[in-house]
Amino acid sequence: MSYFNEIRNIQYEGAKSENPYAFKFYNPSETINGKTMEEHLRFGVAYWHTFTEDLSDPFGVGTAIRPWDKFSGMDLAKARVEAAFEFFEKLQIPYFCFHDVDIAPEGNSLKESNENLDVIVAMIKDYMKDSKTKLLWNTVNNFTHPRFVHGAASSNSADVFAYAAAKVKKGLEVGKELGAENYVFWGGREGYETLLNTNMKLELDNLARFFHMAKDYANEIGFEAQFLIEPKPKEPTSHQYDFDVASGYAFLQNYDLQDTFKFNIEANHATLAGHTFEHELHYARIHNMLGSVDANQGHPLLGWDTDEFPSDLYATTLAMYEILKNGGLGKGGLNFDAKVRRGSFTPEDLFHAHITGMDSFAVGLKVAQRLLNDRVIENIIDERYDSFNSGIGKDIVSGKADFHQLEKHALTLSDTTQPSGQLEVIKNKINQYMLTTFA
Ligand code: XLS
Ligand code: NI
Ligand code: NI
Repeated sequence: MSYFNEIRNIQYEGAKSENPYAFKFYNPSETINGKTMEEHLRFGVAYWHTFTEDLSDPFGVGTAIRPWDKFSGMDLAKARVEAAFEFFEKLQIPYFCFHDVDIAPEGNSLKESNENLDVIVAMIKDYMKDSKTKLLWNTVNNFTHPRFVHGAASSNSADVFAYAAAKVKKGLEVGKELGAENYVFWGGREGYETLLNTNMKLELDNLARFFHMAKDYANEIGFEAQFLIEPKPKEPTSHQYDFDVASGYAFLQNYDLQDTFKFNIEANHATLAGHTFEHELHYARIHNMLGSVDANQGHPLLGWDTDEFPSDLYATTLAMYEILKNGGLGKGGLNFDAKVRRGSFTPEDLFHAHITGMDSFAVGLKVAQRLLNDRVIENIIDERYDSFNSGIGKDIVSGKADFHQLEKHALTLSDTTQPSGQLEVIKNKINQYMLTTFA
């Protein structure tokens, strides 16, 4: 059975193609600096946004028209698997990601939910045998059900903590069964609504205990996935504990989890935290903590997680610049944690959205690689910090200088000379590289 029978396999046709069902810039087999585009970009489809999402918002019901709408219960879950693998193949998608509740309906008990999961996981495993699409990561949804109203691993209720643990235990088993390369923890409600009723210290300690127990269990069953936490500053809570990469890193270090986890960085979460996407990638990169990416974008005029498909070429270029500087994403990938707009409700829109996201990151990759090859930004930065390569600067970075020596040096200075920061030069160069890469 076909769910998208009018749509043929999406191929690369080049920048001048008029075919809306073709890649203009993403050419999976094209080699860039020794790796194919497919290997560089490692695209993933987010199961929840593409196969489960109904496009409702707080003010309106769902609008999505989906070929699997006529089914319900387990039949619906099975239809989605069939549709998903057809979709992956048509788009040449190498990876996908899901939460437990995206793939199988929850039952009336934990046991029943797990049984439902077992049926669908077996079906997915079967489909994966004949597919080149692999599991980038899985996770569990410990935030939608009312039991998680006060959080999961940071809940005030020990029973809820246990329930959340049981779901993650199952999630780790599922990840192992399907060969997931990563396992993600997004702290859906791990934070607080108000400090006035919150024991923050206990909640943070418990969250860390939970992560240690999860890693112990993964080791016990031989599940070798890279663990990732996904910072987000707020929404749905008013304060999420893994606010951004810097505070998440401090948390990990404080609880001796820094070698267990890396970060899954989402563009829209970065902007919600008041950072640029590239800031979060950069902060993770310089600490060797960049694990994977939730590739989306926020709306500049809206202050919540709008999860739009990435189309801003400037943002994708600066993101790919960080990823290339990182030496790639390793086990991670670019997961489209992105949904079509509520007004884009047709099945065809799902294809257009992914084509747009894939083309946008392909452009970013090509421009960023050229910028790096020519050391456009590197040269300016090297020159800017040149004062630390000799004299007193060299003494500072080598740890030789102390306040006595620095004062002695300062007393000899009549004035300081500084080079320009050259921001406008850099921006002009980036624009030039963006346009000439495809001229
Ligand atoms: C929500 C998060 C979520 C995670 C997976 O804002 O981005 O989708 O990626 O739980
Ligand atoms: Ni995400
Ligand atoms: Ni998000």
